Amino acid sequence: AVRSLSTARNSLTVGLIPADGIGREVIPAARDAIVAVQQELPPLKFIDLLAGWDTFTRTGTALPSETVRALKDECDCALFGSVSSPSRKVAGYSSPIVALRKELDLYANIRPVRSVSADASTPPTTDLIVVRENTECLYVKDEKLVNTDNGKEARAIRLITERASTRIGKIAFELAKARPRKAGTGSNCCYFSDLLQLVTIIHKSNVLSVTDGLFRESVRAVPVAANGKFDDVTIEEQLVDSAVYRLFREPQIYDVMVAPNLYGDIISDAAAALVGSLGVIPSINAGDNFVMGEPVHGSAPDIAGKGIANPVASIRSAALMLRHLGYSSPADKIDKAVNDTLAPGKVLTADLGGSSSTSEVTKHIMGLIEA
Ligand code: GGG
Repeated sequence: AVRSLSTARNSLTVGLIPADGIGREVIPAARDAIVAVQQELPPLKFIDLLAGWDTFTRTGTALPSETVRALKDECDCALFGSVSSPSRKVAGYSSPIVALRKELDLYANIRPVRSVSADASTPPTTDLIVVRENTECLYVKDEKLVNTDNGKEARAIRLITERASTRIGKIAFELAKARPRKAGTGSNCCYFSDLLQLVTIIHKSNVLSVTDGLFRESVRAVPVAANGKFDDVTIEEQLVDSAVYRLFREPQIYDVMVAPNLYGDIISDAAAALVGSLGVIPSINAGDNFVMGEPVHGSAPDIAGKGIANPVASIRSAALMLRHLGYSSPADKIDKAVNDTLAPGKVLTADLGGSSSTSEVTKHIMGLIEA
């Protein structure tokens, strides 16, 4: 966890927002995982909440005000599934997940990408965290279409602020500091040869020197202003294009990667290819007062309703959310049960080469938690 929200609670109320497509099949699995560790949690309450494209088509709004109210007034945390926003502009529609991140100021999207080794003594080949700024960049969605003498011109504003870049930088340094030191492996690892905690800033400031330049400088300033707190954390930086190349060539050189919103979104989805499937990558959207777990995958309309979606990303997101709230023991139990399911490779969904259904994988994980 980056920082624990207070654990002094008499109850734990979790908002459940499955939204669209396979979100409706995997969020119940995440709920089951939380219930399976309930003896280590305060009394639980779940509140079902609406959002998404389907909600928009039925009610005219993708993010009902009641959902936002309930999250703010009644919930300690939430789980969001996946959303199917259309690729064309639809009057009145706006992505509810992008809106929720802003509405609740969930400024850090934390996406750990870790491979599972067949036995506990073999270190994972990939073990990194993408820390994505979650509130600005091109996702401020300030776009317009202008008719010019030469035809249509589409313009978008890309917002990068010192404040948002600094606070996401702090999260990246705190995460790196809290992680076990990582050994550089292999002769092609030129970044570190000894045990390190490392933050790599991802940018493209050779081209976008003003916006990405501000991001880079703001993150670099974090350890300088921290009075020695982050002296043990090594800082590197890399252009986003070369970072993607190196991510696939030598994933072991990365520890914590911190990036503006769009690069972080793309890099974390791409990194999923290193560990077998997007279906196993969890995330949390974290702010100073709230946390929302969310599988990194989308709504997967091609497999929605077939009962074959991988529940692992959502179950791990529940664990990550509990860990962030300070409940590390139940989070460990969930993570161990997931790893003990993935490692033998016998009960897997189709994205990982298996033939088990969502409910079979969920049942297997729950059985291990409760064993
Ligand atoms: N759980 C991640 C997810 O839903 N990904 C798809 C996504 O981010 N879509 C953006 C949108 O549809 O608004």
